Amino acid sequence: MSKLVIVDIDRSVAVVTLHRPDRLNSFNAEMLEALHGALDQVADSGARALLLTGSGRGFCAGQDLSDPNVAPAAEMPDLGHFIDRYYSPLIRRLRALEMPVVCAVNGVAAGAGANIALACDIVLAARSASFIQAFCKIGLVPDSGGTWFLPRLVGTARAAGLALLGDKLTAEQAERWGLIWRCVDDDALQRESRSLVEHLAGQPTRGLALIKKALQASAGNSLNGQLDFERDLQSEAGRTADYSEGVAAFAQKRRPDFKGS
Ligand code: T3D
Repeated sequence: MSKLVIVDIDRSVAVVTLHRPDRLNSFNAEMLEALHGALDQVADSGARALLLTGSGRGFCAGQDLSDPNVAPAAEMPDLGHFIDRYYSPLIRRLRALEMPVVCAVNGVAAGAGANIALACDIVLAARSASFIQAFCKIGLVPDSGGTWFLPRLVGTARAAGLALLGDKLTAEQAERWGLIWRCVDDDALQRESRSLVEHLAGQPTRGLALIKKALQASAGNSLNGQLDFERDLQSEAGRTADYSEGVAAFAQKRRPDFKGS
């Protein structure tokens, strides 16, 4: 088993840590395989919320540019194959995971590393962290959903500036622009993200998974389409045990005991 991604599952809370700190957690093929394996493990574990973070001073510097699979050589690699095999499925999986995914960006998030963070449901970042769409500096195009997430999160003008200039965006500015949920002091990041993910894991997580689905679908739907989709999801949510428990707890003026079912 690879040591490049650490998985820690404690009952309903899963923590996945990118662990290649001497390379700012940049991805080689082994680490990408390991991250996919980690998400399999989380999905099968009964965990109800996931925290994704990084070891050391960076969150993730994207693709390891020295990886022989992608490094330019006499015979130029087709990077599209690598994207198809690893990065795009990774983003699809994070989005489809039926639990809230919190990302704690502990340091620089560059290239695919930035966009993997943006694919998570709630992003907290340490004040010293930053986001860099580094692709343009090496002649590449933002991948891992960057060109989809950026305009939706910050608008087209800011998306174009970030993607075409590749400038560093501080965590504070990312919060002000609505790119992330919140920026917190460095020494509070692990505590706050842990407490957030524990809170989420105790909530009606079946319902939270449906909320996640609804929010994601809205980008491709008309208002009419979205109203219909909300109705269908509400039918499903209304049949969960957590809905019965939530209403009973409200009536009895007690704390609900949600099971995620
Ligand atoms: O290729 C494909 O499959 C297509 C997919 C592409 C997806 C992508 O993610 S493309 C974008 C790849 N990422 C980058 O271009 C970012 C490259 N890194 C940087 O620009 C800088 O390292 C940072 C701005 C992220 C951080 O700068 P700084 O000054 O804090 O740290 P540093 O000194 O540059 O990095 C520390 C070490 O990590 C250093 O190694 P050394 O000198 O101590 O031996 C550096 O080379 C290494 N490192 C950082 N990023 C990468 C890396 N090594 C390989 N690949 C990296 N991406």
